[in-house]
Amino acid sequence: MRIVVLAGGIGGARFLRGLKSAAPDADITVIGNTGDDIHLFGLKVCPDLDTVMYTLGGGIHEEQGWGRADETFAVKGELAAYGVGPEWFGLGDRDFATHIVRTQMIGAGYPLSAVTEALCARWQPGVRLLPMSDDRVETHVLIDDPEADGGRRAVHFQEYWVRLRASVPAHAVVPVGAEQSKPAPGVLEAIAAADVVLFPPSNPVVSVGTILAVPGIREAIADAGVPVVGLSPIVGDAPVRGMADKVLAAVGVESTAAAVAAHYGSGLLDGWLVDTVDADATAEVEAAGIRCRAVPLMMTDPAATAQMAREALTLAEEVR
Ligand code: GDP
Ligand code: FO1
Ligand code: CA
Repeated sequence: MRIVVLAGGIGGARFLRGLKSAAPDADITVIGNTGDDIHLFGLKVCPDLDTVMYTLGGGIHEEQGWGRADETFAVKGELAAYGVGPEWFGLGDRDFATHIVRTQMIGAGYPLSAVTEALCARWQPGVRLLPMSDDRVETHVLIDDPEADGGRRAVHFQEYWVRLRASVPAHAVVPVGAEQSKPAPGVLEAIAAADVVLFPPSNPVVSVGTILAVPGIREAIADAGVPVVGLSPIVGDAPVRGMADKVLAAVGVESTAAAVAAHYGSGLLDGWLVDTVDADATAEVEAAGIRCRAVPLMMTDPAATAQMAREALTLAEEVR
């Protein structure tokens, strides 16, 4: 079975681990979000691709969910001693090596897709990991700034998320460069050849939404004619982790499992899983033309996560 998964960072990566154990013989292609990418200290950092690669490759800091296990921060400390920031983004020594290799290869002319493949040769994630695009796409968030022209300014997504902790209102979320971007080599081919497309419980706006903003990807999924099934990242009217409610508000979507399903829409989604605490929402989702089931959706351990993946594949068979 050929499965295509559109993934952000932590939610996507943890789900993929469950999917691999639920479907060990499946051929899994992951289309990763690169809208979170940021250039720091002259290096290109791809947080969501790295989170997937480290999680599936066994190098992730488990509790934190991003960055490397057994990490040290000597380089960050030395940079700070020179007064060189930003100090709010925690790049560890082991992680730095990944960004150095990536930046060196890009400087030598390799596209991000080829670089990602080279990095994965070390980590062996057991899936084909493709960036959504080789072109630069950078998510920016529009926030209030009384000092700026018009009273607002745009900040990089990481500044909004990590430095500001999404504590100020987001008026708009813009994937800068998306309109001019092209899907990376292999992305449209993988979608066309898929037997099923899954949206893991990733952020619907800044992870899956950004991938769908690359021209051609949404259309390819709709045209593939195969089941498209998603899992809600919203449980009990709040994100399980992180601040997805803040970016959902920016696009005018309520933080409920049903509202997220409606946001994707029946033109794209065939099936949607909500958590058992949101069982009341199934009728509303089905009324919108999307088959819906309520099952446990907390990725508390590998067995629970694998069961979520099995439920998603079962729902895919039901809507096929
Ligand atoms: P990020 O790029 O690291 O923010 O990760 P993703 O976009 O892939 O996933 C973030 C989303 O994962 C958040 O909105 C969380 O609500 C969701 N999430 C995290 N853990 C769980 C879980 O155990 N169950 C569900 N249903 N969602 C989860
Ligand atoms: N998230 C944080 O909350 N604080 C950090 O200092 C931080 C550093 C970092 C470094 C490398 C990396 O791959 C990810 C990192 N993240 C950090 C996570 C990441 O930026 C965000 O969780 C996601 O992009 C949000 O979608
Ligand atoms: Ca992310």
